[in-house]
Amino acid sequence: MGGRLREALRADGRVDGRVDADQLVARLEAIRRFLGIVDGKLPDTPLVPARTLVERAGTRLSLSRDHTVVALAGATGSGKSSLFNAMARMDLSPVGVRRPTTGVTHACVWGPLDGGTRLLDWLGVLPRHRFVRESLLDGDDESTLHGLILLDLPDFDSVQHSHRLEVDRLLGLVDLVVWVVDPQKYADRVVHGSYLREFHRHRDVTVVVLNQVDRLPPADVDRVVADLRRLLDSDGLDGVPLLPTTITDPGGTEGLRGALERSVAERQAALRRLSGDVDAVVAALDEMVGAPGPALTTGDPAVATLDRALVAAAGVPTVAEAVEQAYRHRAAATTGWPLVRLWRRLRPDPLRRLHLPDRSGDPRDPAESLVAATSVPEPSVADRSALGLAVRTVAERAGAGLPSAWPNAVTAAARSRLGDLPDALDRAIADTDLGMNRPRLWWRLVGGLQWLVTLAAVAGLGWLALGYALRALGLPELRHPMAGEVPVPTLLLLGGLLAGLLMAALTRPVARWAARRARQRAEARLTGAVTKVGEEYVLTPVRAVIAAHADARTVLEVARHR
Ligand SMILES: Nc1nc2c(ncn2[C@@H]2O[C@H](COP(=O)(O)OP(=O)(O)OP(=O)(O)O)[C@@H](O)[C@H]2O)c(=O)[nH]1
Ligand SMILES: [Mg+2]
Repeated sequence: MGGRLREALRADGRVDGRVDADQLVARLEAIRRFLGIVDGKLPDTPLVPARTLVERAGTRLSLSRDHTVVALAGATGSGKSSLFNAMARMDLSPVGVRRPTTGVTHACVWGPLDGGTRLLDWLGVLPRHRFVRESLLDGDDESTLHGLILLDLPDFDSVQHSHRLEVDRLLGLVDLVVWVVDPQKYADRVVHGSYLREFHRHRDVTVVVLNQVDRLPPADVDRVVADLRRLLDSDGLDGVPLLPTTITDPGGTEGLRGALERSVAERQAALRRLSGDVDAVVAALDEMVGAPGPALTTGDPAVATLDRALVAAAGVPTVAEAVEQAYRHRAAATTGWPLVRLWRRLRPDPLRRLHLPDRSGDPRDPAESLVAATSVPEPSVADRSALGLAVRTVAERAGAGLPSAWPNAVTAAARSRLGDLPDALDRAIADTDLGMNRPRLWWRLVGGLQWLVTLAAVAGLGWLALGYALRALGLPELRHPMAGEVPVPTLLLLGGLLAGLLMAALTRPVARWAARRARQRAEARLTGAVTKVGEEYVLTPVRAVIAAHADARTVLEVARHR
């Protein structure tokens, strides 16, 4: 073997920055928090890789950080088992001419088995295919590989489906992968398209071996290596160590052994592997989260539309109208002419007709508050669909610009309590102090005056009637006192009647004006109460999703930080 080839066989990998274990744990914790935040808000399927990683990384880190699990992977016949045996310096894994030869993963552990057993259990390597390379046999020759667990995998392009499943499973678990290619098949599309390209985020834990270089004319080795390097670059694996090997020469696997020794000495492969996995997961989650969402302020036109729709659906105009009518009704019943009052009182009160509590605003029986309390008419179909539309618009506004499943999550949140909304609105209406629980002072005053002038008129009438009666019976006449030209009883009767009429005429416009003001006040209070319901039942759940999105972005920032 020429000097150049020997040099190439010792070719070094690159030296990368170390992965800090605490930093890695913090990143994984951030992903765990991310999953907690989006739980129930985003669909599960796209989150599976993240969940799997958190679980797998937790297990791997808890098992043994002193071991480095390295897999030899490649097409059938590339020489995985031969290299495995060469590394172990023993024939542990059968090498054969029948293809494929290796059907079950073989493992060789360097150094004491201790923590390695649980790791091998977790990797699923059967006990009868586990070998231990005790250093006692070799003195200290093998001590540089202590902590290495080398796996000889079946062929990944196998005709046997089970081989492929086994390879895929283990490639997801190991710390470092040595891809073994041979001069005949190094450009194979399967290895590049299905595997190497997928590993571009794991460049730090990937080594490529061009085995069987003894089969190439020495002059061609450099050309083939350069060609393979070009292919690897286009796979996104630029910079990965590329080592030519051969088992026919005792020094032909030195380069690979050196790479493994360095990896074992660093104890970084497991952390780097997981760090690459975190990168991949973060990139996928990043796409799911996107840019910051728009803030949904109270002044937003969509919120204003929602409030208007809630006001209509809750029947606020109906209740406000009833307040105005009730004010006029009650004012008339207190201030009107006594006879008119009686007639008024016989007619139903517009507020009570809606079963609005007589003394709105008083503390109500909590049990009563649980059920729909009023007889405010059900919202019309138009009001109901306007409300549905307004809720949708708010959700669309809040979810605008958010990627993936977030808009759906916002819509679901906006609609999540829609079923409880009618009762809540009704309760809000019933609990609102409409300002109608006490008669106004001025009504009483005017009412008292009305009584007074009526009494005067009745007294005058009685007096006059007495005068007539005495005269009719021939008894001594009653001499009415005079006020100027007019007898006092007549003055009392006519004056009383006239004053009553006048007062009624003057009171009516005042009552009408005051009724309008009472309506406006009630309307304002009802609108406030209904808006609060909208805030609680629609906007709060929407804001919770938006807040979750913002939180998810924040923790993802932590997870991104390497
Ligand atoms: N000339 C030469 N032959 C090799 C070299 N490495 C392996 N071989 C031969 O190639 C054939 C296949 O080797 P294996 O080690 O069984 O290959 P494998 O990758 O384990 O194959 P599977 O187990 O089927 O996936 C055997 O006949 C080996 O002797 C090498 O470096 N040079
Ligand atoms: Mg094999």
